[in-house]
Order: sequence, then C-alpha cells, then structure tokens
Amino acid sequence: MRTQVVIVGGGPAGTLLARLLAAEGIESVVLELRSRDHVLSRIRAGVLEQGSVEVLSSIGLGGRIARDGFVHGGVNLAFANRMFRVDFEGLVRRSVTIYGQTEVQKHLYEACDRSGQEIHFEAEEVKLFDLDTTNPFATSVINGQLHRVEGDFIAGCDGGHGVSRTMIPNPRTYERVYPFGWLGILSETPPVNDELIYNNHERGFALCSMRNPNLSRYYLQCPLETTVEDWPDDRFWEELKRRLPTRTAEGLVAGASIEKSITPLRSMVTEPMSHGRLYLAGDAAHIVPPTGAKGLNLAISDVVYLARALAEHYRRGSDEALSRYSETALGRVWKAVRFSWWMTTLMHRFEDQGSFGQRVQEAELDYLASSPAAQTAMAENYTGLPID
Ligand code: RFL
Ligand code: PHB
Repeated sequence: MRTQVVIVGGGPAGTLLARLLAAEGIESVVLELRSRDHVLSRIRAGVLEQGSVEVLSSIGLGGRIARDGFVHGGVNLAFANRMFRVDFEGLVRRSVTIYGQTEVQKHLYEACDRSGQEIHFEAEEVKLFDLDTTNPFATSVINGQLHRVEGDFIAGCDGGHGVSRTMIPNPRTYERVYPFGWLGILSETPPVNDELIYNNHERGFALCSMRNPNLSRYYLQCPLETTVEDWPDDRFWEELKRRLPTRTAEGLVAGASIEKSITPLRSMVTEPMSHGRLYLAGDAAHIVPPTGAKGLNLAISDVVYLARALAEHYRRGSDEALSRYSETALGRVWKAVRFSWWMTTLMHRFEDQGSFGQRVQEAELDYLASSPAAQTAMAENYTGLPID
C-alpha cells in the first residue's frame, strides 16, 4: 500500500487527523490495533473545550454536538462542606460542552465510513521504518498477513502504550506519577447536579459528572492497590456521599453501575514530538491526569497543528511549520500539563500532606471562592487556551 500519511492509531487523535487531512485533499491510511467495537467500548473523557467543539464543527460534527451535548457555562468546586461556582461565561465569555469521547469517536468513524477513509482495524505488530528518509513505511500483520504501508509521513497517534513514542531516539521524558487513581462508575441515574462538581475532601477527591439527563459519571480518588472487586456499588455510593457537601449528598440518586474502572493518575511529556518524518500527537506524546479534563482536548489541538503543517507541505512545498510542529504543540501541551497538575494538587488528598496540607488546600479554595482574578485564571485554562 502507498499513501501520503500513514496514521498509527485510530483513536480520537488518529481519526480526527485523517478527517482534517481529507479536508485538505491529503490521503491517509489508519492502522488501529484494536477492533472498532473495542475502541467504542472504552469510557473516557466527557468535557470538550469550546475550541475543540469548533474544530469538530469544522469537519461537520457540529450539528450532533449542538443537539446532544450540554453547554456548561461553569463548574462547581466543593470543600469543607461548602460549594462555589466558577462562572466561565461571566468571567471569560467561554464555555465547555459535556459530550462523551465515545460519541465523538463514533461520529469520527461514521464520517470516515462515508468518505471511504481506509482504516485497518486489528492491525497488529505495527513496526516503523526509515523515519529519517523521505520514504518512511510501516509494517503490520492484518488478518494474519504481513502488510507494508508506505507514505511521505507517519503520524504516531497510538496513545500512551503505542510504538511510535519508542521510535524517538534519545527522548527527554518528564514524568510525575501520583500515588493514587480514580475509580469511575457510569450509572443510569439522573446526575446529582446540572453542572460538574469537583470535591476536595479529607477522605479524598470526588467528581460528579454526567453524560445526559439519565446517565451519571462519578469518580472517587482511590489507593493504587484497590481493585474494582473491592468496590461493590453500595460501597461506592456510600463513600461518594461522604465526600460531597451534605446538601448535595442528600440529592444523590444511587443505582446499579453499568461500568466501573480504575485509572492511575500521571503526567508525562515526551520531547521532542517528532523525529525525521514521524510526528507524535495526543497521548502518544503526553499524558495528563484527568482532573483538568485536558487529554482529549490536547489530542485535538495537536492534530490541528499537524494537519496545518502537512497542508503547508503539500500545498506550498514549505516544511517550515513541520519543522516547528513539536515546539508549537509543546507550547500548548505544557500549559495544560501545568493546569492539570495544579488542579490535581489542589483537589486530591496526599498521604504525606497531613492536616497542614489539608488546611493550605482549603485556604487556596477559599481564596479561589472569593477572588475573581483567581477564578478568571482557572476559567481561561479550563475552557481551553487558544489553538493559535
Ligand atoms: P487513545 O484514545 O489512547 O487512542 C490511541 C489508539 O491507538 C491504538 N494503538 C495502536 N494502534 C496501532 N498500533 C499500536 N501499536 C497501537 N497501540 C495503541 C489504541 O488501541 C487506540 O485506539 O489516544 P488519543 O487518540 O491520543 O486520544 C487521547 C484521549 O483518548 C485521552 O487523552 C482522554 O481520554 C483523556 N481523558 C480525558 N480527556 C479530556 O480531554 N477530558 C476528559 O474529561 C477526560 N477524562 C480521560 C478522562 C481519560 C481517562 N482514562 C481512562 C485514561 C477520564 C478518564 C477516566
Ligand atoms: C468525565 O465526565 O468523564 C470527566 C469530567 C471531567 C473531568 C474528567 C472526566 O475532569
């Protein structure tokens, strides 16, 4: 097979990149390790920045998101049995949209189907070759047969455990591993609140989120050693109630969980994000803890930069933007890494923080509750810095 851009990974970064390139008349082939059903069964992100919605609208997905998504003009932060709201619309005239990553992924696959985009699912043992030449290629075992896909460029969009990252020689890796995870459940119950609530509590962080008026998503900070078997539904609901402000807890509707999973929290950045004709995008290059709701949004901004740079190569014969891709993407990435780290540090319970640490967190939350300046900084970052 021969194409212009070989895309490794058919998650949000890979499939959105394929759509953005197609809009510029650039051909690509996507190689995805898993089956389509498997990718669509993963419950992940739920918050789209305003800029992400604009990007998805530019490839024709705006109607669905406007119809089924929920625009939130703010979020709530709770601590010490108090709760306050950060009014994004009032402070920065921006909002976020609650819309499941699974739905975004489904729409992206459907858009690919309609346009005849080549996606090979269950593409195993992907290996990359000749990255520092103008004819890089990938090999993969598909349906038991070895295939070779040649391209002008390779986009590494294969997530946190992919092969692309390992092909960057002598990378600089920056990492922070948090000593806890998030235990998440999805339940067919009405959300406890019409907007998100991030809860700081002595027993650990809790998050109240949702997908639609009868589908709630809740998370609890949990020890790394815990397993989902340790957390029957009753235990989950009881613990969640204890971590919410009393009035909120009173309105919580419990029900059977339809999904339960544990995610360890970490921050990780690999630099540079390119080598020769290989360009990394999304989780393949960086991981953020989910507290700031940034992972999917960064995958989107990376591929916007990459698609633009590739378009400049094909349209104008200029490699200027490609040569600056890593630097451009990392500028935005590090600010989101900083914000996610800040929110994680502010909202979670750390074993070694003691009562002093808890009071310092509460003082910062008290300050945030009363300071429009502090709230504006949060609102600007949460709703998303510009993709320029
Ligand atoms: P993905 O989604 O991991 O997709 C990578 C794809 O590559 C495939 N793959 C390979 N393909 C070929 N060959 C190989 N060797 C391969 N190895 C892997 C994989 O099967 C997969 O299909 O990365 P991508 O596209 O960069 O997208 C990133 C986002 O998925 C991720 O950042 C977000 O889900 C993070 N995240 C959140 N982000 C937000 O913006 N807002 C949120 O509210 C939010 N909440 C979350 C989250 C992530 C979570 N978990 C489970 C990690 C909540 C959670 C709980
Ligand atoms: C979610 O709804 O899954 C969600 C929302 C906000 C976050 C992380 C996850 O910060």
